[in-house]
Amino acid sequence: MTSAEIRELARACGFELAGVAAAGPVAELPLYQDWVEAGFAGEMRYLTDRRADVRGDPRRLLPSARSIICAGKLYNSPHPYSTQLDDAELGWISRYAWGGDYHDVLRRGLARLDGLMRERAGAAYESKICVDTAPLLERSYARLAGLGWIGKNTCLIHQQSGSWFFLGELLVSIEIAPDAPPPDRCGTCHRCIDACPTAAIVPFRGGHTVDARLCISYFTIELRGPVPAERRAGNGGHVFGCDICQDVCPWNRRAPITEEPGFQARSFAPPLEKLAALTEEEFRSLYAGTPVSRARYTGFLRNVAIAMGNRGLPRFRAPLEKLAASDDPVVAEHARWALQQVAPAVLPPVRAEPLP
Ligand code: B12
Ligand code: SF4
Ligand code: SF4
Repeated sequence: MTSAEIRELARACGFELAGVAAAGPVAELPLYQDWVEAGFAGEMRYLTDRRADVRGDPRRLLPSARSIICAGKLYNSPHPYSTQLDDAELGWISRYAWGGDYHDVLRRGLARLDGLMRERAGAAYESKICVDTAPLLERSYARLAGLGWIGKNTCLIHQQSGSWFFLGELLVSIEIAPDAPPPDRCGTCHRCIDACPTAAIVPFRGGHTVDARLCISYFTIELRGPVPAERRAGNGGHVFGCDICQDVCPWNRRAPITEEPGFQARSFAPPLEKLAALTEEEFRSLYAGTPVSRARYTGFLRNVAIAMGNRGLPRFRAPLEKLAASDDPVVAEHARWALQQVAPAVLPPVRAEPLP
């Protein structure tokens, strides 16, 4: 089987991008190890515990693996970018989380691809599906498989498709001639670095990386417990994830829109007051089956409180006072912090009594 044949099968399974990489260690593995050692992973233990070593070689995930089929699936939708929206009443949920959970969608697509490949291969082989959560350096393999270059914002960028796509992999025990990585097309551009509100894109080993401990995406999705007080202002109006370093990327100016029904936007830039008033049941029914559920109810309310504090509208006082009375100590503390940022409600002017 050739990678061109696999690309054709992958397209039939809903993947706009596909390619093949060899299933061995990648030359830039030390970059990952240095990144972890520098502390850039913050509290994401799944990146630093024993699973960190598994990342060294995909054969630790499937010992018989010879090739990795890397697949990319677009998720862009026809709504404005966060950088085009300036409404203090609204919270920002990042583009990738507007529709259904991509893990399920990609997994189903890769299982179909596996089935089609088995029919074509005519002989038995072993395989393993990975989507996001497996200890695999997804961007490195996808680059080697020709799906794009790694931009200064660290996202994988495809010349025609931009960077609004997810990655998934099929590890297979058959040898397939690998594709070649494309050239880096960032050139002298540094828009993402300039636009990042928290200066999270930092120079690293002659290139750039994201220090997760400064990244809004990390604070709003991955970090459990309190957000350090000195970092809260940087979150702006973001309540789940961040798109800024991709919004400003010139390669996303004409990014294609997904045709996947599962990724159609269910909720887009919701009013913060509505989010602050959600009960746990309402949160569950609104975000069940979407990536937002990863934040969990209390983590989400914590993010909403920070966003309200940063937006600073006096009408947020009442909903924040309710959150400040929450049983959850983290939500309550973030709401108290937010109340200190919100301008006091405008009082009616006091009429001076005439002096006797
Ligand atoms: C941890 C993680 C995060 C962390 C850390 C981000 C980061 N930059 O590492 C946080 C929570 C901040 C995050 C945020 C986001 N994430 Co994330 N995340 C991951 C995860 C689980 C691991 C990434 C990792 O290993 N990071 C450690 C660093 C060291 O790895 P790295 O940057 O990839 O660097 C390696 C290579 O890229 C390579 N490399 C780096 N620079 C260079 C340069 C050259 C020249 C070469 C040759 C190689 C090279 O070397 C490194 C070692 O292999 C992956 C899934 C996975 N299993 O890989 C998804 C993943 C990277 N995330 C993804 C997405 C969509 C996002 C967000 C857009 C979500 C959002 N809107 O909020 C943001 C984007 C923020 C950003 N600018 O990166 C997608 C990216 C798709 C794409 N087109 O690139 C992935 C692949 C998930 C998926 N399966 O689709 N994420
Ligand atoms: S996701 Fe946001 S905070 Fe993180 S690096 Fe990109 S612009 Fe900066
Ligand atoms: S904004 Fe510029 S530097 Fe950043 S990833 Fe895009 S092309 Fe590269």
